[in-house]
Amino acid sequence: MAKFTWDDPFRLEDQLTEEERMIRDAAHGFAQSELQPRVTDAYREETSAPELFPLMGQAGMLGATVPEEYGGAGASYVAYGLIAREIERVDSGYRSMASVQSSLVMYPIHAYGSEEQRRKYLPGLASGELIGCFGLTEPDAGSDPGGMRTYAKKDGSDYVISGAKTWISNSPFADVFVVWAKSEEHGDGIRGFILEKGMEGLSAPKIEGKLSLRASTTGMIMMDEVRVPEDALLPNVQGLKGPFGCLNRARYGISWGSMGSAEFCFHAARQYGLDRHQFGVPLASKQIYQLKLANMITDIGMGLQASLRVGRLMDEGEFAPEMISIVKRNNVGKALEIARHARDMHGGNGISEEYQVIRHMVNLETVNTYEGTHDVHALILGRAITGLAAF
Ligand code: TGC
Ligand code: FAD
Repeated sequence: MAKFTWDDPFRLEDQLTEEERMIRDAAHGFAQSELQPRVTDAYREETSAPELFPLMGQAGMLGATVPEEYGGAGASYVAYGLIAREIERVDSGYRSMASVQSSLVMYPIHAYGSEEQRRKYLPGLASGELIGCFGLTEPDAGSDPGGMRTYAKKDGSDYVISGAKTWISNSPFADVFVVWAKSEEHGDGIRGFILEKGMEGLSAPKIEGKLSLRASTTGMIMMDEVRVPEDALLPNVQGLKGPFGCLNRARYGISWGSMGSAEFCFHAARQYGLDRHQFGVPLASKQIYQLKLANMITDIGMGLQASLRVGRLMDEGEFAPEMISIVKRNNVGKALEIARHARDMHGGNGISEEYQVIRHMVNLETVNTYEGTHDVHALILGRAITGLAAF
């Protein structure tokens, strides 16, 4: 009979390739040595940290699935998920910074861009010398991005783009803006454009006062007749399937990332229960405490297995977006529950920044909302199950 290990219940380790284990170990080392020492202060002070991008780039954390000829690692989607898990074990905001760059900026430039666009942007984005952001959400178009108002008009050979995007990760310090707009020239179809910092009419004010995801900087993108040349258009995609194709990758990464956050909370609650004595015995000796730990190990074990399965199917080109809705929705929802329980199991210490569980808990409220809310993913699944769209 095999031995059971509480921190790897289904032996995920055995299911990874040698290369995936190496990438995971590198990500773990980077996250623990570079990110963990900063995070408590960064979260408290709501610090903007663009200097983390070159560090992430050097450590191979950006664009893992992008081919090596463009500066990526040409690694598997499973490896990409493992990176997200290790970074989010420290903080969801740091994972956000990296996953926007990899899935929402590098992916569309690679998948939908011209060869010139790939050569121009991808190496700098992979090394972290360039920082990217992704503008889909607008003040009046969140869950329904098809309702966007940002508009691109053709003027000679240029496009002139006007509109406002909001809740955009990385935008205040971004160099490269992948922005989605309705294009007059394409029958009001949705097209992607690459804008650059410093363009006339382009600004990206920071959104102040977030009480969640404070280590990640979020802003708006304001476009007042921003004139871009023809070659700013992403030529190889039209329609909402463009941004959704990017979201598939980012949502999948979040399914792993949220499990990293959940694992942190689970491990912390276990250790706290072993160390803390009440009524003359460790808290971990109590049945209610053990029940909560048993629920945590179950949800984490199953969540990781499901993400691994979806990742393998992505690597084989055999995934369906609904599979990603299941793992994004389930894993983030379960991670949020786990973080809330871990917070409670730490008693009063659970609300202190020192113990970190409340930071994970509050971050996961954002993760539950962005990239398609928990309920929107239920409706995507409801449509797949019934054939009836209830959006
Ligand atoms: P619908 O009619 O369903 O689809 C329109 C077109 O898109 C295609 N499509 C997809 N293609 C690829 N992957 C997917 N997952 C796709 N889902 C749909 C579809 O086939 C169709 O193509 P075509 O060729 O027929 O035109 O569109 P709808 O308008 O009814 O959409 C409904 C709904 C709710 C599914 C969708 O709007 C949705 O997912 N809403 C959620 C919005 C969202 O997730 N926003 C995320 C913004 S970015 C972000 O949050 C980044 S945070 C990052 C961080 O900091 O980590
Ligand atoms: P709404 O769509 O207004 O939803 C409000 C509530 O109504 C939710 O509970 C939702 O589930 C529910 N609801 C909506 N529609 C329905 C329906 N049809 N039926 C039943 N219930 C419904 N966006 C980007 O483009 N790029 C980014 O980089 C980015 N980063 C973000 C970072 C942070 C910190 C945050 C908070 C958000 C970010 N977003 C980003 C935006 C994010 O994707 C949206 O907030 C999200 O899609 C939800 O949209 P909304 O906030 O407009 O909420």
